[in-house]
Amino acid sequence: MSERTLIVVKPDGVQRGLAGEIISRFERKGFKLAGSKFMRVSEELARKHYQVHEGKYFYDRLVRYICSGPVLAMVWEAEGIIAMSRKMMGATFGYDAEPGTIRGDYSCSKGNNLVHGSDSVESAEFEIGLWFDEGELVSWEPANEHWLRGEK
Ligand code: IDP
Repeated sequence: MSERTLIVVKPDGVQRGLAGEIISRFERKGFKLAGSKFMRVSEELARKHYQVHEGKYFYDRLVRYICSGPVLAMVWEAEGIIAMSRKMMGATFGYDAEPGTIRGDYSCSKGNNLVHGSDSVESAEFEIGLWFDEGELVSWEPANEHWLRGEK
C-alpha cells in the first residue's frame, strides 16, 4: 500500500535557497509528488501542527520559527515513504545529523533544521489533513513506475 507524508521546507530552507535541492533528493529517490504549495504559515496552523510539543520550553520559539517566512509544503507518496524520508532528513538537530542526510549536509543548527517530515502514519494523516484540502492532492501514475519498483 502506497503511503503519503507531509514534507515542509521550513523558512530557513527557503531563505537559503535549498528548496530545489530538497525536492531533488526526494524526486531522484523515486518518490511521487502528490501536492505542493508555497505559503506562509498562520499562527493557528503552526500551533495545531506542533500541538504535541505544547508546554515544552521550545514550543513558542518553534511556532515563531515556522511562521517567520514562507515555506514550501508538499505531500509525497511511496510505499514505506515515512521511514525512508525520515532517514533522508537525518537526526533532528543539524549538528547531530549524519553527512549524506539533508540536515547533516546543510544544517549545523539545533532548531533551524531546514525540513519537516511526518514521523508516523497517524501523524502523516493528521498533518496532511491540516495542511491540504483533498482537492489539492493529485493522483497520477508516473511513466517510470515499473522501473522504480520492479516486480511485486
Ligand atoms: P523532527 O522534526 O525531527 O520530527 P521533533 O522532535 O518532532 O523533531 O521536533 C519538531 C521540531 O522542533 C524540530 O524539527 C526542531 O525544529 C524543533 N525542536 C525539537 N527539539 C528542540 C529543542 O530541544 N530545542 C529547539 N528546537 C527543537
